[in-house]
Amino acid sequence: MKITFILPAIGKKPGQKYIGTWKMEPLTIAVLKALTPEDIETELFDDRIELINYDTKTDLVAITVETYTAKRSYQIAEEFKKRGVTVVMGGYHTSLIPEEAALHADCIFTGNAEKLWGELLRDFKENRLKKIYKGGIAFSDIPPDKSIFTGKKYLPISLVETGRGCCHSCEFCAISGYYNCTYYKRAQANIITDLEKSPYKYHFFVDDNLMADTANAQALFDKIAPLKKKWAGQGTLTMARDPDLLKRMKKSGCNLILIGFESLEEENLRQMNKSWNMAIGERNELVKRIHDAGIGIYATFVFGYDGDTSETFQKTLEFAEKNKFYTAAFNHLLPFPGTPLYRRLKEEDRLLYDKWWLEDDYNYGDLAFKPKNMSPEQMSMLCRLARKEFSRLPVTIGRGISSMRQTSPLMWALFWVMNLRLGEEIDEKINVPIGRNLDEMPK
Ligand code: B12
Ligand code: SF4
Repeated sequence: MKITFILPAIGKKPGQKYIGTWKMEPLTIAVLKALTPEDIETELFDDRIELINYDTKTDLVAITVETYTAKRSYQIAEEFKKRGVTVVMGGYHTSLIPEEAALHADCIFTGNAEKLWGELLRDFKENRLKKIYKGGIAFSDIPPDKSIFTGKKYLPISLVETGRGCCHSCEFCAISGYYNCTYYKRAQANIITDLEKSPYKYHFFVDDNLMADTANAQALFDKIAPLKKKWAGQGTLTMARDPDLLKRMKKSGCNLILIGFESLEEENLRQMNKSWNMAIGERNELVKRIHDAGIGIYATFVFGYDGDTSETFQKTLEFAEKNKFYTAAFNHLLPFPGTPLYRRLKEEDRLLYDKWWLEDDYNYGDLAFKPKNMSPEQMSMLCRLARKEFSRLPVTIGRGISSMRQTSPLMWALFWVMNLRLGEEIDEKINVPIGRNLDEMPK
């Protein structure tokens, strides 16, 4: 028996190969591969970096589906189904909106794969595949099997999980719905094994909130320190209230931390249910403490809440430039299905499309709802201008000089690689037609 795993791309412009920062190894596939019995042959097509061979001889196609990749996943499924191959879909989008995915797959899998993937494969072999498997939340002691990446040219950085979910419930977040506003920690011995097995020096901890359980994080940092690895992850600004935690993070190899500032407006933070992130009067001090600890900050901001006006963009840019962040993202709000944000905007009759992710004319960078104080087009343009402004050469040089003090020599070199291409990369991403690969010629 053979399984073909597929990681779909969000879409591609004509002649475009792939988007640089999105070229990370897909940990999801390595986890699925590890859970697959050894006597089953496997292959992977990563639609972001290679063409899919729809005529490959295979028995089962397994697609991991995110909202941005849903439309593309359905097209890929169609091609394989035409050839008589059974298709199973799993992942965030499938779990958040199973009734839609079920229209396009022979079988759908919701939740984590660890508990029921083996059962699904047995059922398939015995010709009694069910229409739906509900995996719930689960971990396994089996380490991800990255041998399936052999020959693929990913960035030289290894993705590692330390837990799943998050204790908070930000209105726009797909993770909080998927994991029911709860954080699940992974056994630390397994995390250490992953790091020890990794051939790379640099690691990205994929948890959406590494600080969801501070005591657990602290204990983990102490265990990681002797491995002499380097890592980046996603934390919170409020973690900087604990200087000892910052020291341990740095000692364990942390070079860069992504912080979702989201908004500088109190009204917005309240509306998104993220008041705990406000840090009124101490924001600059907390940023300084993180920098002083030798950790760079990847700052992310989201625009589209009701308190946003064109002045908000200016204020945010000034804040980002003044604090000389290692890098930053200025994203527009996007209503992911299954989130409280989606439900609220629908009730307020502000969605531009019921399902933006399936719309023919929806491109990356477009808004999918009506903001309160400006047009969707104006907000999309202001986000793009903010990114461009932040990546202007004089601003980048200023940030680069500061980053030299904040982080290690290697991360400083990476700063230039990342930031000098930032403007170009924004252009590559903007207007990618969601769900369309304009170069693909299915055989
Ligand atoms: C690493 C990461 C990236 C990396 C690499 C992406 C990749 N596909 O490998 C980069 C930086 C490139 C990236 C980019 C983006 N990302 Co991202 N990313 C993540 C992150 C942090 C980790 C993914 C991961 O490896 N998880 C660990 C694996 C093991 O867990 P898993 O994927 O959930 O898989 C388990 C189950 O879901 C299930 N499962 C999943 N697929 C399948 C398939 C089958 C057949 C079965 C049986 C089971 C199954 O079993 C697995 C094991 O239990 C997640 C958040 C998170 N913590 O998961 C966001 C996340 C997936 N990203 C998200 C988004 C929005 C994006 C961007 C659109 C951001 C942007 N605005 O540009 C882009 C889109 C790029 C693209 N898809 O082409 C959202 C998706 C939300 C949604 N509703 O779809 C997430 C959930 C973040 C969030 N908090 O909302 N991302
Ligand atoms: S803190 Fe981050 S991961 Fe947690 S619910 Fe909010 S946005 Fe989602």
